[in-house]
Amino acid sequence: MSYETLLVEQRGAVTLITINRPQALNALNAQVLADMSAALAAYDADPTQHCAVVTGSEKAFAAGADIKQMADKEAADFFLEDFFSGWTSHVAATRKPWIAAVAGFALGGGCELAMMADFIIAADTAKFGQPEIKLGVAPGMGGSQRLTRAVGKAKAMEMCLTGRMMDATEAESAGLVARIVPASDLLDEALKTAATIAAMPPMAAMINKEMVNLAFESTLTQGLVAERRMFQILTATEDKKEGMAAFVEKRAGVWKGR
Ligand code: CO8
Repeated sequence: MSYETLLVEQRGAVTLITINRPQALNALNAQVLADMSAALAAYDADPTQHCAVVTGSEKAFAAGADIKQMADKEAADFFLEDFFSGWTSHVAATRKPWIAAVAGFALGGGCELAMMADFIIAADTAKFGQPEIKLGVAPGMGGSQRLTRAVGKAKAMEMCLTGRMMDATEAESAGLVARIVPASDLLDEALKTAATIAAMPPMAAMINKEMVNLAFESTLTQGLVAERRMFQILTATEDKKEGMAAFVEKRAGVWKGR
C-alpha cells in the first residue's frame, strides 16, 4: 500500500513509517492524519509486525499542524469537523508498540505526535516545543496534557506560555525522551530498539504497553488491581509456558503470539 504523505516499509517484524512532506517541514495536514491512521491500523492488523517506528527527516520530525490548512478555517469548521480528533481516536489508539524517532523540529502537533508514541528516541539535533501561543491558540492534540505529565508543570507551563523550544539534552533530563543518540545513528538505534521489542512475546508487549499507559489514567489502587489481573491473564498464554520453559531449559523462547 502506498501513501501520499508517508513512506512505509517493513523491516522484518518492524514497520518503519517516515513522514514525507519536506516542502512543509512535515507539517501535519488532514492527508497526513488519514495516511498515518491507515498506516498504523495496517500495522496493528498485520500479525507479522510487532513494533513500529515513526520518524521524519533530518530537519524536522514535524513542524506542527499545517498552519496554512488552518489559517482560513473558522471556529465552526474546527468544531463541526471535530478537527484533528483522529490523532486521538486512531493514531494514539494504536494497540501495538511504536516508537517516535525524532530529529530536528518536533513542534506543536509534531511534539504532540511524538508524545503519542510509547516513547521517544531523540537525535542530538531534536528540538521540542509547543509554540501555539504565538499563533493565538493553544495545543490541541494533547500537548498541554501529555507534556505536563512527561516533564511536570513548571517546564510544561513555561514552554506553553513562552513557546520556547527544549533541546534534546533538556528533554532527556526532564523525562520527555527515553534517550539521545547522535543524529547519524538515530534510525539505526530506533530500528534496533524496535527489533528488540518485536522479538518479545507479542501479547505481553501489548499488555505491558497498556499497563504503563493505565498509570496515567487510574488511581494507584485501581492501577495495581488492573496490573495484577493482567499478569494473571498473561499466565494463561502459550507464550508464558514457553517463556518460563525456555528460561529453565536455558534456551531462547519461540513465541506463538497467544
Ligand atoms: N505549517 C505549514 N507550513 C509550515 C509549517 C507548519 N506548521 N512549518 C513550516 N512550514 C513551511 C514554511 O511555511 C516553509 O514553506 P515555504 O517554503 O513555502 O515558505 C517551509 O515549511 C520551510 O519552513 P521555514 O522556511 O519557516 O524554515 P525555517 O528553518 O526558517 O524555520 C521553523 C523552521 C522554526 C520550524 C518554522 O518553520 C516554524 O516556526 N514553523 C511553525 C512552527 C509552529 O508554529 N508549529 C505549531 C503549529 S500549530 C499546531 O501544531 C497546533 C496543533 C493542534 C491542532 C489541533 C487542533 C484541534
